[in-house]
Amino acid sequence: MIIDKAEVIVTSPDRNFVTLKLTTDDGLSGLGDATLNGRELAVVAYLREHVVPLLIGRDASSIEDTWQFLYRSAYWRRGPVTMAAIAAVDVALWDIKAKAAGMPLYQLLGGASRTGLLAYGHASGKTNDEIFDSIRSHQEQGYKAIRVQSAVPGLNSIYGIASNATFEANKGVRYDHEPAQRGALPNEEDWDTRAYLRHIPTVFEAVRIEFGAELPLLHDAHHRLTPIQAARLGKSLEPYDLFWIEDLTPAENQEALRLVRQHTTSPLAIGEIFNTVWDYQLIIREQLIDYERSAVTHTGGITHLKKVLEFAAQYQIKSGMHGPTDISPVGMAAAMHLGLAIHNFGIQEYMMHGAKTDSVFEQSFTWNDGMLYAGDKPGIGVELDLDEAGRYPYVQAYLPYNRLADGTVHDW
Ligand code: EZ4
Ligand code: CO
Repeated sequence: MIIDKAEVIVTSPDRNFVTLKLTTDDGLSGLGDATLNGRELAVVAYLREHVVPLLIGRDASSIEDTWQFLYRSAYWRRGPVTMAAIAAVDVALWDIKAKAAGMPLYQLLGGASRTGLLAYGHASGKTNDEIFDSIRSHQEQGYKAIRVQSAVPGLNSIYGIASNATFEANKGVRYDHEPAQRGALPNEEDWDTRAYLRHIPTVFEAVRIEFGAELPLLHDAHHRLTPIQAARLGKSLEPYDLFWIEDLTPAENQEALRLVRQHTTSPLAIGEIFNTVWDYQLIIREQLIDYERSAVTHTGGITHLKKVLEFAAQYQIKSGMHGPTDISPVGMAAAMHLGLAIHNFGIQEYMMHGAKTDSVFEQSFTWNDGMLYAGDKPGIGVELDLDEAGRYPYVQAYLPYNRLADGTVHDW
């Protein structure tokens, strides 16, 4: 099993995706997701210029050795670009190995530890009534756990609020929140932490009154708070029994969570922008979080994330893998095989992709009654249609950013 072809495919059906396709001399192929939202072409160049030449002629069955070689030989370790590139190679090699074995990938990872994966979707709205409608529409699609994001009175636009509801056959009404907007410049949004801290508890109070105590609810603070503000939010949401609060403080400083943890019993999740075990070292050992948010796509693939999650398991921390639309169906499928195999699976984020994306990526995982099923096709179970992919050339796109009333750029 020698790698004799490595292609980096950029396609932009509903949004940009970067996919690595490796092919072996015995005709097997594997896919890996390398999509880094808003910085896609940096990973394309890293792969095309610096990694693809190293892969041709290598043994496709040596997954661990290839991972260590790419990580250590570069000298410049870690970082989102490097780790997304390594992840794509790693997942493509696992896909090939599982296809060669004639097994779905989760079997090679130890077999299934559960029947399916509980997933959560994203409800949002500018008013509580809009939020209720969005939650109901997610429940109609089967979702059994729901993230709730709300506009804040006095702020014009705020990240995570879907602006449009669309209808798609088989999917029903989708509240389509696409994290990155296409265009030459990022959208500018506004932010006021005091207004946010006042408003959010009133939203969760209203949602609990409307939907009752049972429905698992989540919330994402997008790294915008100081530790003491985060502590206050955690405390003020305790009466509404959240499944988790995500990304309370900026991700660089693991120690910030010590202070938050001293003040609140609201479960905490962090890690969608982390890329190695070193980003988690202190917060895992000190049990400062309850859920780990890393995606396979941004954390060095199956090989590295499995190790991180097994480390976390020793401290009763569960997975909550990142799954917005900027994780491609390839990245989502890889996450599902890993989530099915590990013991400490918690929940999977799942924003459905649009019809164009589904036409480029032929998927065998399924969605039924709030659960994701990886399926039993050999490999990860996703194939890419090169002709369809070619119909959607790359479009510049950026995540938005925000400024305070006086013009200061704020964390996000
Ligand atoms: O901001 O996917 O939990 N999900 C999120 C997402 C991320 C984007 C970044 O690319 O926070 O909306
Ligand atoms: Co998030």
